[in-house]
Formats: sequence, structure tokens, C-alpha cells
Amino acid sequence: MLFALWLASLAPGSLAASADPYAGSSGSWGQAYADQWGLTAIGWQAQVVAEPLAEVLVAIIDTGLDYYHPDLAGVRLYSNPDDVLNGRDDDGNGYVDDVIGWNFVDGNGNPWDQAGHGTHVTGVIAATTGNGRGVAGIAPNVRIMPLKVLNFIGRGTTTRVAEAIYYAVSKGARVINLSLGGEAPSMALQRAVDHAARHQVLVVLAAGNAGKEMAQPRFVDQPNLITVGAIDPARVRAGFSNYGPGVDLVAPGTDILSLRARRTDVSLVAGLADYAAGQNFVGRGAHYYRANGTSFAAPFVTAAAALLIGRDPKLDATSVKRMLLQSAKDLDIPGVDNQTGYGLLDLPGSLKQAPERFIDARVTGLGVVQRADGLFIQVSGIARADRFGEAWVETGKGDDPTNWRKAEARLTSPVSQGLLAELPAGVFDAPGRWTVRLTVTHADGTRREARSVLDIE
Ligand SMILES: [Ca+2]
Ligand SMILES: [Ca+2]
Ligand SMILES: [Ca+2]
Repeated sequence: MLFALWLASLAPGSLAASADPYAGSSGSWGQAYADQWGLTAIGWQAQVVAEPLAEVLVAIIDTGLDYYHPDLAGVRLYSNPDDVLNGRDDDGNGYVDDVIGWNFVDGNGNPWDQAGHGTHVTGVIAATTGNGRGVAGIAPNVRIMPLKVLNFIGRGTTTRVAEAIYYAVSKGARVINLSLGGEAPSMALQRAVDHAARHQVLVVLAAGNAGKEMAQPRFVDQPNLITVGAIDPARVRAGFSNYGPGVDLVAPGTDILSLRARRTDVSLVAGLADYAAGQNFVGRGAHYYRANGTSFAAPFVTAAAALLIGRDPKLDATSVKRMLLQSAKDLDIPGVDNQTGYGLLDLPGSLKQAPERFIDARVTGLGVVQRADGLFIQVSGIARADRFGEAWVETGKGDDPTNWRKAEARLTSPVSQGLLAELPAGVFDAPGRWTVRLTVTHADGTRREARSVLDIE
């Protein structure tokens, strides 16, 4: 039923509204690709979002929002039904006059953006589409709850972030965008993420910009938590983006055009080397801004989640995460890999994905163990499906082997996170690059693979 509805909506139609110029232009700052290349990369089209969608409340936990931005003229802001501007805490939640969100930095009801980061993130999701100006936002059905936890130089504390998560959950947010990084996760923050999981609130997290391998997610993995890495316009992982088993999927994160909060220059505040003030301003009046970071990849995923929920408000966070991962477009080496996880966010694909169906394949670690009976390479990871068939591990020489050798033992039951195979070290009988491949089959015969490489000396 939903599937049919979706196909109908994909049929080309005329757009009543007037197009957003940057959604159709290229080279505005001398670059060789589209100004909003990220929209094309995820398969977004104005038609995709033209169908009626339920409103979805999205909390942006960030530096706040320039809610007077001209290209946010159509945005719906959160409106607390239980507290009004009267100097009293009408809803008794500890926040006096939390009418449109909250400023956890200054302890007031005005989450104004003094750094520009939160406005840029919000613009990716919710810039007004079809108003004939500026950029197109991805999800016109969102209602934005700006929760300011970072100050004018983009600094904050994990305690404030945790408080903001509790706030968002208490006020019914369906998705929380956390484009924040740097600090080590605290217990308080982990508890807040767990709290969101219990309430089936999806938390979309930027992978971080250290260019490092993440052996695991920043928080204990939850079925409501998605960690997003960044790709560049060539569909390659951006050098700054963290990667590894802790990253679920990737989205556009290099040279992302979005909104500039007035009187801000976020790249300047971030202290980027070789950045000259004003360099990333775009357009007359400098109302727009381009920026790099996994911070700007995460909102692509947040927006896609909001579209999925908008079309089917009964979807829980676990299903939404599943739909986004299972439909991601494979990048880099075949299958789920260390650089790009499940691959690139694919918006039309995610909208067609059956919520209950999944095949998870992931190699999360390769470790050497010495035992009495010899030296072994232990392959650990994830092999599971909603209807599991079987799984096996193979090895092959080189980056893209043509010959594969199967490990002796097959998996006949799913593994959520654990040992998948033990390979005798003798399997790797030549020095150089080797590939380990995991194949997981569904009971219906379809399959997914995951690969990881190792170098033998
Ligand atoms: Ca209140
Ligand atoms: Ca616009
Ligand atoms: Ca891949």
C-alpha cells in the first residue's frame, strides 16, 4: 500500500512552487560541481517531498538558530503548548518560558545562534523549499526545536547536551540531530542516549572530523543511534571524516551549502587553518555559507529520517535506522566496509525499504591469537537478518580478489556482535594485502557482504 503510494509520488509532476536557485545551479564559487551537490548525491528531488507528509518534530542540539533567516521564512518552529511567555514555568519542567526551545548556555528561552553552526545544520534539513530563493531544504515536513548547548565559539559541556536530550525526549521529538564532537562521552551523556533509545527517539550523530578510525561508536550502540561519516563530491570518504566499524553510513559533508546565521562565520570561529574571514560566504547579502564536516553530513540523515517518519508516523526509531542503513548505496570496496559503512544515504531507496526487513553484515575486528594448536586470525563482527539464512567467511589475496577460500566453519545462527570465524594463520600464505569477506544470507536467498582488509608481513 505504502509502496504503491510512493511509486505514484515519484511520477514527474509540475512544481507549483518556484524553484530554489542554488538547488539548480553549479559553480557559484568556482567549483566544478553543483552548488547543492548533496541533494543529487542522496537522490533528493522536489517531487520526492511533494506528497503530503505528517509533521515531524526534530530537535537540533547545537549552537542555536537564526530563526529570522530569510530562507527559514517557511519553517515551523517548536511551540510549547504548556508554557507561555509570562515569566513563569507553567509546565513545571524547570525551564521558565521555554516557548520555542531552550538556551542551555544562558538558561533562557532564546536559543539564538551566535556561532552559525546550528543554523547551517538546520538549513540542510529545513531551509524553505520552493520559495524561489536560496537553497532547498530536504524535509519540508519538519518542525524544528532549537536547543542551544554551544556558545558563541561553539563550546559546551556534555552535561548540557545530556539535559537537552532529556528535554527533547520529554517534548516529543522524534529525531535528535547531534552534530557535535570532540569530547569524550560521559556517563551522563550515555544515560541520556539510552533514555532516548527507551523512548524510541532516533539520535543522529556526526562521526567526527579527526580523520581517525572509530573501532566502535562514541556511545554504546543502540538500535536508535546512527553515526554518520562524510563523503566529498567524488563520492569518496572525506579525509577529515572519522571511519571504521563505529560509522554506520555516509552522507555529503564537503563544501555543503546552507544558511549563514547573521553576523557569524563558523569556519573562522572553528579556527580552520588558512581560512580568511568571509571566505565561505555565498550570495548577495552573505545569507548563505558553505562548510565542511561530518556535522553537515548528519543532518542529511536526520532529514531523511524525518521524511520516513512523516510518511509513516508509526515507524519506531529501530525501523527508521534499519530502513536508512539497509537501503544505503554501496560505496568504496564492495559490501559494508571500513571507509563508508553501509554506504551512501539513498533517500528514494530508504522510502521503498520494508521496515522489518534487514541483513546486517559487518566485520568489526581482525585479531591474532596464539593458541596451543597454532596461530589464528579471529574475525569478529555482525551477521544477522530478520530471517537469517547462513553466513560464512572467506579470504582472498589482494584488494579485490578473484579467488576466495572459504573458512571451514559456516555460521548457521546469527551473531549480533561476536566471533564469526577463526582462520588458521596459514591461510594467509603470502605477504601483502589480503581481503576478508563475510557473506550473510537471508532466508529468501538474498545476501549482503562485508569486507575488511589486512596486511600480512
Ligand atoms: Ca517550562
Ligand atoms: Ca529556499
Ligand atoms: Ca562498500
